[in-house]
Amino acid sequence: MSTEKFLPVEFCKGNNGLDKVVLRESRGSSAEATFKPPKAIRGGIPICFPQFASLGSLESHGFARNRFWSIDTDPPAFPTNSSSKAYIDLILRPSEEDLKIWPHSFEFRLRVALTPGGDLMLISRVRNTSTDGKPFSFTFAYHTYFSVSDISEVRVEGLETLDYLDNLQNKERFTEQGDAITFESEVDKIYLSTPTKIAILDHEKKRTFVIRKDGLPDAVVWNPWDKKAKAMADFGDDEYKHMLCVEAAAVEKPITLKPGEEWKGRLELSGVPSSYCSGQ
Ligand code: TA6
Repeated sequence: MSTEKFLPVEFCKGNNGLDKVVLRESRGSSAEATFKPPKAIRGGIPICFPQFASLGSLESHGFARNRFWSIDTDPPAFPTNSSSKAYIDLILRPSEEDLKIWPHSFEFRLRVALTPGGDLMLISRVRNTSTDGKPFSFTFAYHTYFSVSDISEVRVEGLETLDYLDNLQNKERFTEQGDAITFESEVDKIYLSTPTKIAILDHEKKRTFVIRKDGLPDAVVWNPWDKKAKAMADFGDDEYKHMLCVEAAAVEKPITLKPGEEWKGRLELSGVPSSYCSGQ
Protein backbone atom coordinates (compact mmCIF):
# COMPACT_ATOMS: atom_id res chain seq x y z
CA MET A 1 0.00 0.00 0.00
CA SER A 2 1.24 3.47 -0.87
CA THR A 3 1.80 5.88 1.96
CA GLU A 4 2.04 8.88 -0.35
CA LYS A 5 -1.42 10.04 0.61
CA PHE A 6 -1.40 13.30 -1.27
CA LEU A 7 -0.48 12.04 -4.69
CA PRO A 8 -3.42 12.32 -7.08
CA VAL A 9 -3.27 8.59 -7.84
CA GLU A 10 -2.83 5.99 -5.10
CA PHE A 11 -2.47 2.23 -5.54
CA CYS A 12 -3.50 0.10 -2.57
CA LYS A 13 -5.31 -3.02 -1.45
CA GLY A 14 -9.07 -2.97 -0.98
CA ASN A 15 -10.67 -4.56 2.09
CA ASN A 16 -10.99 -7.89 0.24
CA GLY A 17 -7.35 -7.93 -0.85
CA LEU A 18 -8.00 -6.77 -4.40
CA ASP A 19 -5.87 -4.09 -5.93
CA LYS A 20 -7.55 -0.74 -5.86
CA VAL A 21 -6.76 2.62 -7.38
CA VAL A 22 -7.80 5.79 -5.57
CA LEU A 23 -8.01 9.03 -7.55
CA ARG A 24 -7.78 12.12 -5.41
CA GLU A 25 -8.33 15.77 -6.05
CA SER A 26 -6.89 17.86 -3.27
CA ARG A 27 -10.31 18.93 -1.99
CA GLY A 28 -11.90 15.49 -1.73
CA SER A 29 -11.44 11.88 -0.72
CA SER A 30 -12.88 8.66 -2.06
CA ALA A 31 -15.49 6.54 -0.34
CA GLU A 32 -14.64 2.94 0.42
CA ALA A 33 -16.42 0.41 -1.76
CA THR A 34 -16.69 -3.32 -1.25
CA PHE A 35 -16.72 -5.55 -4.28
CA LYS A 36 -16.82 -9.25 -4.78
CA PRO A 37 -15.92 -10.74 -8.18
CA PRO A 38 -17.06 -11.94 -10.66
CA LYS A 39 -20.30 -9.91 -10.52
CA ALA A 40 -20.30 -6.18 -11.26
CA ILE A 41 -20.84 -3.79 -8.36
CA ARG A 42 -24.42 -2.49 -8.19
CA GLY A 43 -23.47 1.15 -8.18
CA GLY A 44 -20.80 3.41 -9.59
CA ILE A 45 -20.47 3.22 -13.36
CA PRO A 46 -20.49 -0.35 -14.70
CA ILE A 47 -19.34 -0.44 -18.33
CA CYS A 48 -21.90 -2.18 -20.55
CA PHE A 49 -19.95 -3.65 -23.48
CA PRO A 50 -20.11 -5.22 -26.04
CA GLN A 51 -23.85 -5.51 -25.47
CA PHE A 52 -26.34 -3.27 -23.73
CA ALA A 53 -28.99 -5.13 -21.66
CA SER A 54 -30.17 -8.33 -23.37
CA LEU A 55 -30.06 -7.06 -26.93
CA GLY A 56 -27.93 -9.99 -28.11
CA SER A 57 -26.83 -13.47 -27.10
CA LEU A 58 -24.42 -12.38 -24.33
CA GLU A 59 -25.11 -12.05 -20.61
CA SER A 60 -27.05 -8.91 -19.62
CA HIS A 61 -24.98 -5.77 -20.36
CA GLY A 62 -22.11 -7.80 -21.86
CA PHE A 63 -19.05 -9.21 -20.15
CA ALA A 64 -16.79 -6.15 -19.74
CA ARG A 65 -18.30 -5.12 -16.41
CA ASN A 66 -17.54 -8.54 -14.93
CA ARG A 67 -13.89 -8.74 -15.97
CA PHE A 68 -10.66 -7.66 -14.33
CA TRP A 69 -9.16 -4.78 -16.26
CA SER A 70 -5.42 -4.13 -16.30
CA ILE A 71 -3.72 -0.84 -15.66
CA ASP A 72 -2.55 0.50 -19.01
CA THR A 73 0.99 1.71 -18.43
CA ASP A 74 1.58 2.82 -22.00
CA PRO A 75 -1.62 4.43 -23.28
CA PRO A 76 -1.75 6.36 -26.54
CA ALA A 77 -2.41 10.09 -26.11
CA PHE A 78 -5.90 10.79 -24.76
CA PRO A 79 -7.69 13.94 -25.91
CA THR A 80 -8.96 14.92 -22.45
CA ASN A 81 -9.00 18.71 -22.74
CA SER A 82 -7.96 18.76 -19.10
CA SER A 83 -4.80 19.47 -17.18
CA SER A 84 -5.73 16.86 -14.54
CA LYS A 85 -3.02 14.61 -13.20
CA ALA A 86 -5.56 12.54 -11.27
CA TYR A 87 -6.29 9.86 -13.81
CA ILE A 88 -5.82 6.18 -14.39
CA ASP A 89 -5.77 4.31 -17.70
CA LEU A 90 -7.27 0.85 -17.84
CA ILE A 91 -7.32 -1.71 -20.60
CA LEU A 92 -9.41 -4.75 -21.40
CA ARG A 93 -8.55 -7.31 -24.06
CA PRO A 94 -10.65 -10.42 -24.63
CA SER A 95 -9.57 -13.67 -22.98
CA GLU A 96 -9.75 -17.04 -24.74
CA GLU A 97 -13.08 -17.60 -23.00
CA ASP A 98 -14.40 -14.21 -24.11
CA LEU A 99 -13.45 -14.99 -27.72
CA LYS A 100 -15.55 -18.15 -27.56
CA ILE A 101 -18.69 -16.16 -26.75
CA TRP A 102 -17.81 -13.01 -28.77
CA PRO A 103 -15.28 -13.90 -31.47
CA HIS A 104 -13.82 -10.45 -32.06
CA SER A 105 -10.40 -9.20 -31.18
CA PHE A 106 -10.49 -5.76 -29.54
CA GLU A 107 -8.72 -3.37 -27.20
CA PHE A 108 -10.86 -1.34 -24.85
CA ARG A 109 -9.01 1.57 -23.26
CA LEU A 110 -10.66 3.49 -20.49
CA ARG A 111 -9.35 6.68 -18.94
CA VAL A 112 -10.93 7.69 -15.62
CA ALA A 113 -10.01 11.22 -14.57
CA LEU A 114 -10.89 13.78 -11.93
CA THR A 115 -10.68 17.34 -13.19
CA PRO A 116 -9.23 20.10 -11.00
CA GLY A 117 -12.80 21.41 -10.65
CA GLY A 118 -13.94 18.08 -9.15
CA ASP A 119 -15.71 16.69 -12.22
CA LEU A 120 -15.42 13.05 -13.17
CA MET A 121 -14.48 12.24 -16.74
CA LEU A 122 -14.49 8.87 -18.46
CA ILE A 123 -13.20 8.31 -21.96
CA SER A 124 -13.66 4.93 -23.60
CA ARG A 125 -11.81 3.94 -26.72
CA VAL A 126 -12.61 0.68 -28.47
CA ARG A 127 -10.40 -0.54 -31.30
CA ASN A 128 -10.96 -3.45 -33.66
CA THR A 129 -7.61 -5.30 -33.52
CA SER A 130 -8.64 -8.31 -35.55
CA THR A 131 -6.49 -9.55 -38.40
CA ASP A 132 -9.26 -11.49 -40.14
CA GLY A 133 -10.49 -8.42 -42.03
CA LYS A 134 -13.92 -8.62 -40.38
CA PRO A 135 -15.80 -5.70 -38.83
CA PHE A 136 -17.70 -6.06 -35.53
CA SER A 137 -20.63 -4.22 -34.02
CA PHE A 138 -21.45 -3.46 -30.39
CA THR A 139 -23.77 -1.52 -28.15
CA PHE A 140 -22.55 0.36 -25.11
CA ALA A 141 -23.56 2.26 -21.96
CA TYR A 142 -22.03 3.96 -18.96
CA HIS A 143 -24.56 2.52 -16.49
CA THR A 144 -24.23 5.46 -14.11
CA TYR A 145 -25.90 5.24 -10.68
CA PHE A 146 -26.67 8.63 -9.13
CA SER A 147 -27.45 9.02 -5.46
CA VAL A 148 -30.49 11.29 -4.93
CA SER A 149 -32.23 12.43 -1.77
CA ASP A 150 -35.79 11.48 -2.79
CA ILE A 151 -36.66 10.08 -6.22
CA SER A 152 -40.17 11.59 -6.11
CA GLU A 153 -38.59 15.07 -5.95
CA VAL A 154 -36.12 14.55 -8.80
CA ARG A 155 -36.44 16.07 -12.30
CA VAL A 156 -34.42 15.16 -15.36
CA GLU A 157 -34.06 17.93 -17.93
CA GLY A 158 -32.94 17.57 -21.54
CA LEU A 159 -35.06 14.58 -22.59
CA GLU A 160 -38.48 16.22 -22.93
CA THR A 161 -40.22 15.76 -26.33
CA LEU A 162 -37.74 13.07 -27.41
CA ASP A 163 -38.56 9.62 -28.75
CA TYR A 164 -37.82 6.65 -26.50
CA LEU A 165 -38.04 2.87 -26.49
CA ASP A 166 -39.92 1.63 -23.44
CA ASN A 167 -38.37 -1.48 -21.99
CA LEU A 168 -41.49 -2.04 -19.89
CA GLN A 169 -43.64 -2.19 -23.06
CA ASN A 170 -41.69 -4.54 -25.35
CA LYS A 171 -39.32 -1.75 -26.40
CA GLU A 172 -42.14 0.02 -28.22
CA ARG A 173 -41.34 3.51 -29.46
CA PHE A 174 -43.11 6.52 -27.87
CA THR A 175 -42.58 10.27 -27.75
CA GLU A 176 -42.06 11.97 -24.38
CA GLN A 177 -44.74 14.57 -23.73
CA GLY A 178 -44.55 17.66 -21.61
CA ASP A 179 -41.93 18.97 -19.25
CA ALA A 180 -38.96 17.53 -17.43
CA ILE A 181 -39.08 13.83 -16.53
CA THR A 182 -40.34 13.07 -13.00
CA PHE A 183 -40.75 9.74 -11.20
CA GLU A 184 -43.71 8.05 -9.56
CA SER A 185 -43.32 4.41 -10.69
CA GLU A 186 -40.85 2.06 -12.37
CA VAL A 187 -39.04 3.59 -15.37
CA ASP A 188 -36.85 1.80 -17.91
CA LYS A 189 -36.56 3.87 -21.09
CA ILE A 190 -33.99 4.36 -23.82
CA TYR A 191 -34.19 7.96 -25.07
CA LEU A 192 -32.97 8.36 -28.64
CA SER A 193 -30.82 11.03 -30.27
CA THR A 194 -30.42 12.93 -27.04
CA PRO A 195 -28.57 16.24 -26.53
CA THR A 196 -24.97 16.24 -25.31
CA LYS A 197 -26.06 17.76 -21.97
CA ILE A 198 -28.62 16.28 -19.54
CA ALA A 199 -29.32 17.55 -16.03
CA ILE A 200 -30.61 15.75 -12.94
CA LEU A 201 -32.10 18.20 -10.45
CA ASP A 202 -32.17 16.88 -6.90
CA HIS A 203 -34.35 19.42 -5.16
CA GLU A 204 -34.04 18.28 -1.58
CA LYS A 205 -30.25 18.38 -1.72
CA LYS A 206 -30.50 21.49 -3.89
CA ARG A 207 -27.98 19.91 -6.18
CA THR A 208 -27.83 19.40 -9.93
CA PHE A 209 -25.82 16.72 -11.63
CA VAL A 210 -24.83 17.66 -15.14
CA ILE A 211 -24.03 14.93 -17.64
CA ARG A 212 -22.05 15.88 -20.71
CA LYS A 213 -21.37 13.29 -23.36
CA ASP A 214 -19.85 12.74 -26.79
CA GLY A 215 -20.17 9.80 -29.15
CA LEU A 216 -23.13 8.50 -27.15
CA PRO A 217 -26.42 9.49 -28.82
CA ASP A 218 -28.82 7.66 -26.48
CA ALA A 219 -29.64 8.00 -22.79
CA VAL A 220 -31.14 5.28 -20.63
CA VAL A 221 -33.21 6.26 -17.60
CA TRP A 222 -33.86 3.54 -15.04
CA ASN A 223 -35.39 3.23 -11.61
CA PRO A 224 -36.59 -0.25 -10.60
CA TRP A 225 -39.16 1.04 -8.06
CA ASP A 226 -40.43 -1.13 -5.20
CA LYS A 227 -41.28 -4.54 -6.72
CA LYS A 228 -38.14 -4.94 -8.85
CA ALA A 229 -36.02 -3.57 -6.01
CA LYS A 230 -37.28 -6.38 -3.78
CA ALA A 231 -36.50 -8.96 -6.47
CA MET A 232 -32.84 -7.89 -6.79
CA ALA A 233 -30.59 -9.72 -4.33
CA ASP A 234 -27.89 -7.04 -4.38
CA PHE A 235 -30.20 -4.06 -3.94
CA GLY A 236 -31.93 -2.90 -0.74
CA ASP A 237 -35.74 -2.95 -0.75
CA ASP A 238 -35.99 0.82 -0.23
CA GLU A 239 -32.88 1.91 -2.12
CA TYR A 240 -34.90 2.79 -5.22
CA LYS A 241 -36.03 5.92 -3.34
CA HIS A 242 -32.50 7.25 -3.29
CA MET A 243 -31.06 6.34 -6.69
CA LEU A 244 -31.49 6.97 -10.36
CA CYS A 245 -29.58 5.64 -13.35
CA VAL A 246 -29.11 8.02 -16.26
CA GLU A 247 -26.83 6.29 -18.72
CA ALA A 248 -25.01 7.81 -21.66
CA ALA A 249 -25.31 5.09 -24.27
CA ALA A 250 -25.15 3.92 -27.87
CA VAL A 251 -27.99 1.43 -28.15
CA GLU A 252 -30.40 2.06 -31.01
CA LYS A 253 -27.73 2.10 -33.70
CA PRO A 254 -24.91 -0.32 -32.88
CA ILE A 255 -21.39 0.94 -33.51
CA THR A 256 -19.50 -0.88 -36.25
CA LEU A 257 -15.71 -0.92 -36.47
CA LYS A 258 -13.62 -2.28 -39.31
CA PRO A 259 -10.18 -3.70 -38.45
CA GLY A 260 -7.93 -0.86 -37.30
CA GLU A 261 -10.84 1.52 -36.62
CA GLU A 262 -11.47 3.09 -33.23
CA TRP A 263 -14.58 4.46 -31.51
CA LYS A 264 -14.57 6.97 -28.68
CA GLY A 265 -17.27 7.70 -26.08
CA ARG A 266 -16.81 10.42 -23.47
CA LEU A 267 -18.77 11.07 -20.29
CA GLU A 268 -18.31 14.02 -17.97
CA LEU A 269 -20.19 14.35 -14.69
CA SER A 270 -20.42 17.32 -12.42
CA GLY A 271 -22.53 17.86 -9.33
CA VAL A 272 -23.06 21.49 -8.47
CA PRO A 273 -25.55 23.39 -6.28
CA SER A 274 -28.74 24.13 -8.29
CA SER A 275 -28.54 27.87 -7.90
CA TYR A 276 -25.02 27.84 -9.34
CA CYS A 277 -26.07 25.68 -12.27
CA SER A 278 -29.33 27.28 -13.34
CA GLY A 279 -29.16 29.14 -16.60
CA GLN A 280 -25.90 27.51 -17.68
O1 TA6 B 1 -30.09 0.10 -17.92
C1 TA6 B 1 -31.35 -0.31 -17.49
C2 TA6 B 1 -31.33 -1.81 -17.34
O2 TA6 B 1 -31.03 -2.42 -18.56
C3 TA6 B 1 -32.67 -2.27 -16.77
O3 TA6 B 1 -33.47 -2.97 -17.69
C4 TA6 B 1 -32.32 -3.04 -15.51
O4 TA6 B 1 -32.45 -4.37 -15.61
C5 TA6 B 1 -30.92 -2.53 -15.21
O5 TA6 B 1 -30.31 -2.19 -16.42
C6 TA6 B 1 -30.00 -3.38 -14.35
O6 TA6 B 1 -29.46 -4.46 -15.01
P1 TA6 B 1 -28.54 -5.49 -14.23
O7 TA6 B 1 -28.13 -6.51 -15.26
O8 TA6 B 1 -27.37 -4.72 -13.68
O9 TA6 B 1 -29.39 -6.08 -13.13
